[in-house]
Amino acid sequence: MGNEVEKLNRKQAAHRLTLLDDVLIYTHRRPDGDTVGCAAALCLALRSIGKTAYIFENNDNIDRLLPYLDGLLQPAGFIPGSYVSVDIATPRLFPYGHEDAAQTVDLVLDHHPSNASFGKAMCVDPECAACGELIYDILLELGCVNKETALPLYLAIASDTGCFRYSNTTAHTHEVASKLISLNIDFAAVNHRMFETKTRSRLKLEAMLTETAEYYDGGTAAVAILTNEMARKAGATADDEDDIASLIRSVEGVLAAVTIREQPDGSSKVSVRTVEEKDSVSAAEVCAVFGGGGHLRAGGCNIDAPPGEAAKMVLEAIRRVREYDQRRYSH
Ligand SMILES: [Mn+2]
Repeated sequence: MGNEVEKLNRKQAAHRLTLLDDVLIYTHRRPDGDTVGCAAALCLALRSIGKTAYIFENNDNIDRLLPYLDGLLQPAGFIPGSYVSVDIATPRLFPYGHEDAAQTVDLVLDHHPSNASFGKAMCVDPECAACGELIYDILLELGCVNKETALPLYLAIASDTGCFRYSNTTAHTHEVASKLISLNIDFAAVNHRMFETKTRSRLKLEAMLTETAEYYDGGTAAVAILTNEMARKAGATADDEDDIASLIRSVEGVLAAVTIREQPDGSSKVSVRTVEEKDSVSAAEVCAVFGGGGHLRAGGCNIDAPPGEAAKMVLEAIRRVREYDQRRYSH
């Protein structure tokens, strides 16, 4: 199926959008600011050029992001004529229960290096720090970058770059942000909401993880396990757990941080975060050992084992990837 997908550049993707109507836009499961910001900007842009467009009501849209989806979610009875996905790397990341929708998507817009190549046509640029950067370029082609679309685009770009701090941030990222800010958007409010606000449940969760985290390999690897019981005690929602994986990465000396979320069936959802230092490892490579993927500094995978066991497996994988890297670079 992979080779039949038509590859489009930005200009062609923009043109393709003008041929679609009654568009339903898909965001990835457990939506983040990038996928939601991209969907909102694209939806508003399509409407501004006379199209009917809505965003699929992802059943786990997190509260923090809901304001950006106001008036954009698909109403009951809407019959889509075409489909676009934003920031979705593989069919498995479509909203729960809608994995099959991937094959019917008319246009896939994404920036993940691990994009699985699906749908009818795709425009994927792994050079973009956020899918929002790609959407910005496409909306520029369509003449749809304005104050309305600039805010969700800023949300997208700020989200995936950790507010312009991660190493994926490029000069282009800043150029795009500069253009967006020049449209007089309230970017400070976006940043406060996304980076400086936490619920009390979140704070409680962080305290529990801080208390139970364990350190290995001279303190260069850390494991935090979040059980169903802990989440229940903290009263934590999915929103409260968002990006909890970066918590133990902030500990001094830690190069690889593993956060394991126990699943309702007792299996493990693993998030790996690594830091920008020599002797660090690729999070994507570690997760690939278990059939997962991601980026250099953030990756994820599922392991069909209880958290304690999964922790041992991932620590072993980190050691193996590290050894392999050291051998590779010393020759
Ligand atoms: Mn993204």
